[in-house]
Amino acid sequence: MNAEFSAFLQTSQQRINEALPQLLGEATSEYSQHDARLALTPLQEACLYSLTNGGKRIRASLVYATAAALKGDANDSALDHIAAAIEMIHAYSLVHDDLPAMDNDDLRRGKPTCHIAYDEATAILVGDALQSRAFELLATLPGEHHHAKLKIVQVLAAAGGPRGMVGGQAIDLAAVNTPLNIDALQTMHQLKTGALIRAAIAMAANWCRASSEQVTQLDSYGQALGLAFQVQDDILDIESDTQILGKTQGADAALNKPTYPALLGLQGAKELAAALHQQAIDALASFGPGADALRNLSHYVIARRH
Ligand code: GRG
Repeated sequence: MNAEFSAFLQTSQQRINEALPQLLGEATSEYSQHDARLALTPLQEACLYSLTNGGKRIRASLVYATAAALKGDANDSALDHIAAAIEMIHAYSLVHDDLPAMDNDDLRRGKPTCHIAYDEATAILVGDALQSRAFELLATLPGEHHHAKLKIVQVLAAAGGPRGMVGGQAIDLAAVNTPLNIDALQTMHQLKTGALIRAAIAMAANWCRASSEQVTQLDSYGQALGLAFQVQDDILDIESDTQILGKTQGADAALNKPTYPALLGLQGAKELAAALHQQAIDALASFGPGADALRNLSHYVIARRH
């Protein structure tokens, strides 16, 4: 990782890690003025636990990197709202995915999953609460750019819904013990994981008034990146270990889930990840050095160890 990108990633992570408790807390004014951890209800505490328990913040970083590629105002606080909204939807999906009725996992980001640290009912409510709060944040984005606000709400709703993440999760749950071919596997991941990654980019692009041509190019980048992310996730499920991953290693194999290494072999999956990275880079051909953070993020996604 080069020094410039390492600094970008660190700054983005710090920025969203500071914004998240604050933007979660502003929903309940009684604790926004105080230490965010004072006088929390159990639900608020569990929301905070699930949102601030680490995480690489790739989706938030994509928001900031897309704004940089489009020469948007880096200090615009609306970017923090957009980044927080996507991280809230992502955190909700992980909390629900870990539930016994879904993947039944007790470790996430190196810590007990929400339903283990609290209980199942609380974990369900945490997901519900984070989802509502995400849309509230988008509906109240600072600024007068009303058309973009509506578009951004629509982008996230579609990406998180039955034609996006939730639809992909349904295919995933139905696929346990079922052989999927490579096309079906790709469709599932494009929905389950890819849709939110694309949404992070599309929301920032709309906010920064990208041209329709730029939106299309950035979306091609997002599609390749989203798939590369998933291929690498499947590779890590085999190659990494539970401590580094922060979640149970081998969980896919244990559930007999279809994966890229299962279909293509480990080497084939690595070659696919590299090819998708190149596709992502090619999609940014008409962008200047302002898009370097996006380029480096793509490399980070296929080189990550957790
Ligand atoms: C429950 C509606 C519902 C959806 C769940 C995304 C998802 C759908 C489930 C997550 C299952 C999973 C582990 C998928 C692999 C890809 C993925 C989303 C990994 C976690 O994302 P990272 O690595 O996580 O960006 P951090 O912890 O860094 O934020």
